[in-house]
Amino acid sequence: MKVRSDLGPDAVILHTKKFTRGGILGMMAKETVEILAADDVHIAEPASRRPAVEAPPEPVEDRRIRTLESQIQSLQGSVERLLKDSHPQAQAVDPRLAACYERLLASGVDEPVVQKIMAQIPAPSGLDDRQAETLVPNALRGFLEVSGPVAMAPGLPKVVALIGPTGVGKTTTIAKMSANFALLEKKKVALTTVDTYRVAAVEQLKTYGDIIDIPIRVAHTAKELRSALDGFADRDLIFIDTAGRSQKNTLHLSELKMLLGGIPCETHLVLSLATRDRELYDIIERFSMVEVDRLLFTKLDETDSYGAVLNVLDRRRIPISYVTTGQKVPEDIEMANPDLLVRLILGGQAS
Ligand SMILES: Nc1nc2c(ncn2[C@@H]2O[C@H](COP(=O)(O)OP(=O)(O)OP(=O)(O)O)[C@@H](O)[C@H]2O)c(=O)[nH]1
Ligand SMILES: [Mg+2]
Repeated sequence: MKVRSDLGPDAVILHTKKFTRGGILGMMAKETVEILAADDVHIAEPASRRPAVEAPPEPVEDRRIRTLESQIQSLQGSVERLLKDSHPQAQAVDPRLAACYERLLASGVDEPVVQKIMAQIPAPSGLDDRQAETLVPNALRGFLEVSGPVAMAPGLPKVVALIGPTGVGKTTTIAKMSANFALLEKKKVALTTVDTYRVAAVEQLKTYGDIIDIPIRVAHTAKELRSALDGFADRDLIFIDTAGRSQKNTLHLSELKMLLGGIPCETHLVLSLATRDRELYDIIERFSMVEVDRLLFTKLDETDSYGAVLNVLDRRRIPISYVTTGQKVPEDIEMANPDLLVRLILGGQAS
């Protein structure tokens, strides 16, 4: 107050010092305060804080990198904030896994399924970034279920029937599998078809049979099918092609069940990934009245949302046998392999 009254309202205290004055042996001393104050002060930077030698100017490249780094950091922050806002569940996810969480959603995996997969991942504390990156692919591999190739036993023909909706690629897939087993693996393969509703359907399979040079028989009834199979008793592998059926037509599905019911065969339900998810669920639900042993996904080349594979598996845990990736016979088919599926689901390309 005294400084202000002496020097005005802009006065600044620069220094204060307390000391005692007078007294004997420290007793009866008087405490005194010394104040150094000034008005209109210009405070210069202390000499010690100034670099002794001017630093050379930062190279342009370094400056640009630093700017980019800070921009990336701020973008990362924004993405994390956005992720938390749009997917509150992602808040629980370690930030290093958050990008995978987003990628799974972008790949069409339903959010409850993503959460289920993420819940399998142990808390990644104590791991370095590289180890953390392998956690999601590993969890996906654990979630996927594949059957391996069609297994044949010597002495008894293996019978494989492909069933599914119309136009999903059953006949083309049988042609691909037959060609691979007959020509590459030198197996004795035969074809049968119960798709006698369209002349073109029988012709289509006969054409493939002729090209691959394997025999084919046509069956109109369950009895004819059984005798066709008996006629191929010397074969390693027999495929049964069936007519495409709408999952909505219960009568047709019952017919299919009756045709295949008495036959010891492995049924592969063929599902096109170009089908909407809701319809896929309906198909798998209704086709389950026929016993389904394997899932076979086609037309992976026609989509980039492979997440449906996980959504389907979450509803029905049936192993996947093969996937097809185009129209070319015989090359556009692969055995279902977790590494390939994980790569596709986390953002790859099928062809
Ligand atoms: N892009 C693509 N097309 C495919 C694939 N597999 C089959 N197709 C095509 O899908 C169409 C139908 O194939 P089919 O094999 O006749 O299908 P299907 O299930 O036997 O059909 P129906 O017997 O009528 O029920 C054909 O044009 C095939 O070339 C695939 O993996 N990718
Ligand atoms: Mg067909």
